[in-house]
Amino acid sequence: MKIDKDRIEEYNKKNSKGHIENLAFLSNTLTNRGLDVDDIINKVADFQVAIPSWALGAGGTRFGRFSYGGEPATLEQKLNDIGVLNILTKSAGAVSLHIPWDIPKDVKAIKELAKSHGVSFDAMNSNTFQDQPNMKETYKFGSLSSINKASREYAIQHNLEVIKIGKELGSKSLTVWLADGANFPGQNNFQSVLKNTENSLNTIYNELPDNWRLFIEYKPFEPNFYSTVIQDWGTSLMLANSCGERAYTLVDLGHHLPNTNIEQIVATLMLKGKLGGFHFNDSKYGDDDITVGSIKPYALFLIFNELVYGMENNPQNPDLAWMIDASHNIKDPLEDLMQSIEAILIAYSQALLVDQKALKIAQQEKDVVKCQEIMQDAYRTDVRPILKAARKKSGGAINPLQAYRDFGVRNSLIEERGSKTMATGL
Ligand code: LRH
Ligand code: MN
Repeated sequence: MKIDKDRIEEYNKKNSKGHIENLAFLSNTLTNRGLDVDDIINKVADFQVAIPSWALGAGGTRFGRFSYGGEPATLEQKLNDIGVLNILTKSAGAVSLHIPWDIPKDVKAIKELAKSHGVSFDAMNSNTFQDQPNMKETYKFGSLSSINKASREYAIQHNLEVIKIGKELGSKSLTVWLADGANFPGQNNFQSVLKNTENSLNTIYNELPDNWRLFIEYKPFEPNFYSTVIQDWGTSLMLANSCGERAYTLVDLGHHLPNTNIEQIVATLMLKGKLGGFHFNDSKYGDDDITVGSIKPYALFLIFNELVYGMENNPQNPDLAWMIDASHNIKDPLEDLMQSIEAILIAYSQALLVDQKALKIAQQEKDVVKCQEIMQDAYRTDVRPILKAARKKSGGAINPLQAYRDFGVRNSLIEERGSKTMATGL
């Protein structure tokens, strides 16, 4: 399924009704607020989100999975689908692979194909939460934390194998998420499983190529429902510090207990220069992995407000890895991902509108009402004309989702691949 640039240009001409007027109105409003609209449009155009290789098919739960038709059955087809996202949005310029779900058979061919779609390889993800066929050891009772030395060794070797594959592809980071934990009190000795995890992570870190980073992802529960070894940001930060300066904490938005103040965690990690990146999604209850901004868009805005502040004031924190981590149980995976990209760019744009100087003064004057007004002024601004302008500037579709539908992409994929194909992943 190839969409060429000219077709998009043609499509934009016919489908940009009102865009010019809306952009002019917004530009005028923002200029009156002393903001540089072109600078904001450029920042939005430069913002690239990595697409998870495990979320290009229909996801499911233990209660079932409904195939979506035209799903990518190979890594090549997955890269072609990310190519469709990237040519329409111009914001999906990277992929995050999960091993062994997406082991490249022909590394050279995969690199060329990704390059042809303008897609680079972001963080690699190891998988020590599922036993693989004819595996000698088991991860049933843990992997890097396991009291069984052979299981720990096996999990460490797997992570080193993932780094090796990533090096060949040009990736520069490894994300480690551990399902390790316990389902019942007394099942684990908390201290020994944490010590094992720390030692295992240090072993992996010491094998990390010099220009690589290690992201340690935390999660409070699931698949273990009594305790998880790396349960929260504090544990992840402690482990990252014990590894070294190129180890960081990765924040998956769905990995927090209800009502956790995630934006405060983000501010804390950026101040300490230990925030590595994100897995963007949204949730109402648990790790629901649903469309970004579909449940708590204001919380996402508040998180981006801390990110924008941190990117301006925390040079000690490296550039962040922006990744989506979602599962599509009922929506077309590509439409769902385009909606997530849109929500991320909207929250980022709104955060760029926050008058940080006025906010600082209002905070110093303890004018609480003014502080909130400054925040909500930005949040209540319809920034969508900025996203459209950024996409138009980058040669993308002004309305990617509408273009995707009008081009009949899903039908073409079903014709090409059939309605029963199944993508590896969650
Ligand atoms: C765990 C997680 C992790 C991935 C997996 C696919 O919930 O967020 O990032 O390895 O999803
Ligand atoms: Mn995740």
